[in-house]
Amino acid sequence: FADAGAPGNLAAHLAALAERRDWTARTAFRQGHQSWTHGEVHDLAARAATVLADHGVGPGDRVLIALPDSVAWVTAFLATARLGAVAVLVNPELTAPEHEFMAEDTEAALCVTGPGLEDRFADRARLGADQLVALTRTAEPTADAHPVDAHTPLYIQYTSGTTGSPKGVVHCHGDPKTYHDLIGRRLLKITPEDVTLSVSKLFFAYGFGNTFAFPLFSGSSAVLVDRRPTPAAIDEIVVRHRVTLLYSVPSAYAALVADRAGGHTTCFASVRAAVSAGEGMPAGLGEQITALLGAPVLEQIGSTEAGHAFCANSFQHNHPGTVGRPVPGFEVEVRDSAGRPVSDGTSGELWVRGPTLTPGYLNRPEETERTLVGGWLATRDRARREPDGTIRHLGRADDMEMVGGITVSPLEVEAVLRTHHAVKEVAVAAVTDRRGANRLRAFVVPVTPIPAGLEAELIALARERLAAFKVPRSVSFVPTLPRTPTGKLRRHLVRQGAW
Ligand code: 3SK
Repeated sequence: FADAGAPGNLAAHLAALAERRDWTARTAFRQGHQSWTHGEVHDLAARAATVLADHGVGPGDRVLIALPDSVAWVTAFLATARLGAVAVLVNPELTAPEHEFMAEDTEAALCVTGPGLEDRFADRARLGADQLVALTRTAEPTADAHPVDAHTPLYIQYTSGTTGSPKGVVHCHGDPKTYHDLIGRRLLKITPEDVTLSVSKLFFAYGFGNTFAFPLFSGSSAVLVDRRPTPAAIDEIVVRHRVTLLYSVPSAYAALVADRAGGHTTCFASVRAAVSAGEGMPAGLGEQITALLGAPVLEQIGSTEAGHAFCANSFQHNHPGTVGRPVPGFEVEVRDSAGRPVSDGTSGELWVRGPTLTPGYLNRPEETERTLVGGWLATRDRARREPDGTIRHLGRADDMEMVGGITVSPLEVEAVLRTHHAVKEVAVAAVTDRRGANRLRAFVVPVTPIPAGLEAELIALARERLAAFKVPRSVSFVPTLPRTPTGKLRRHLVRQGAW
C-alpha cells in the first residue's frame, strides 16, 4: 500500500492536502443549516491551536475532548494535533466519576467541554466549547505545526475492560491516513462527491474513521449530528443532504427498518452503500436494509485497538452474514485457547495483525502484554474462517456485551443494580428484541414479595449512576440464575434467556 506512508503532523498534512487537491472551497461538514468548507475547517483549527497554546497546551500534553459531534470537536482535535499534543476522545454523556477517571488517567492538561458539563473537571484547566469558538474567531493562526512522525501518539480512546474499568487505547499520527487509504479509499471508494452520515459518534473508533478521517482525507463531506439520530432524523438528513454513504450499527438499522415497515423507499435513492459494524447482524436484517435503501450492506468488524475495521466486505466481494475478508494490509488468524491457529471451519478466537494496531494501553503494561502478543492483537471476538476465506463473527469471547455498537461491561451494570435492597441476584445481558435490535436486559432474582414498581426503580437507579447507554431497557424477574456447580454465572445462557 504505497499511499499509506507517514504523513508527519496529521493536522498540517490534512491542511496541505486540501490545498494541493483544491478542496478548500468544498464542503467538509454540515450540521443543521450550517456548513463549513475544508479550507474553513483547517483555518479554524490553526487558530484554535493558538487558543489551546494560550491555555498552556504544548507538545505531548493531553487535551480531553468531551463534546458532542460538531465542528468545535473537529477544530479542537486538529488544533491539539497541530501542537503535537494528544487528544483524549471521551463520550460527553459519561457520568462525572467516569470523566474524572479519564482526566486523571491521562493527566489531562486541558479539558474541552460541551453543554451541561460546566460542573466537571473542577480541579483542571477547562475550556467550554463556546469559549473555544469565540476565542478562535480572533486568534492568529499557529502557522508551524509541531514536528512529529507517524509513530508519535495522536489520540487516546477509551474501551471498556472485562473488569469494567476503561482502558485508554493510544493511536498515532500515521494511523488515520493508513485506515483511510485501506478502507475509505480502496474498499469504500470514497470520492470528493460523497456525503456521509455516521450514527456512531466521533469519539468512537468507528465514528472517528467515518466522520473525521475519511472526509478530510478524501475531500468529501460528512453530516454532523450531536446526538444519536432517530429513524425520522436519519430520513430527514439523508433527503436534505443527499447522503451517499450511511454508516450505522445493526440495532439502529433495525430501528430504521421497523420505523419504515410498509413505507416507501424513494427518499433513500442517494445512498450507494450502507456500512454496518459494531455488532453481529441478525439473520435477515441485511436483506431488509437493502430492500429499504436500495443499496448493498457492507458488514465490517474492527476494534478500538485496531484503529478501525480489520475485516470488511467490499463492493466486489460482499458476503452477507460475514464480516468479509481481512482488510488488505491486515492478517487474521482464528486461534484456540492455547493460541494455536485452528483450521478453517473451526471456531476460535480472532487474532489480528496490521499497520494501525495500537502500540498499547495507557498506564497498563500487563494488559498491553496480554492483549498484544508478538505483534498480534487478541480481539476477544469469537469467529470462524469459512472455506472461501471470509470471516464469520460468532460473538464476544469474554463477558462483554455489545449494544448499539458500544461495548458494555455487564459486571459494571450488575454492581449498580445489586445495591438495591430488593435485588438478591442479578445478571445483565444484551438480548435481541422483536425488531432485531440488541438491548440490555437485567435478569433479577428479587426478594419476595416483589415490591411494587421495582422495575422502574431499578431502571431509575441505573440511570442515576450509569451513562445512558449502560442503562437496561427492561428487567425480567426470575426465580434463579443459571450457574455452574461452582457458582459461576453461565453468561451464554443468560444471553439466550434459556435456563
Ligand atoms: O466495532 C467495530 O466493529 C468497528 C468497526 C469498524 C471500525 C471500528 C470499530 C470499533
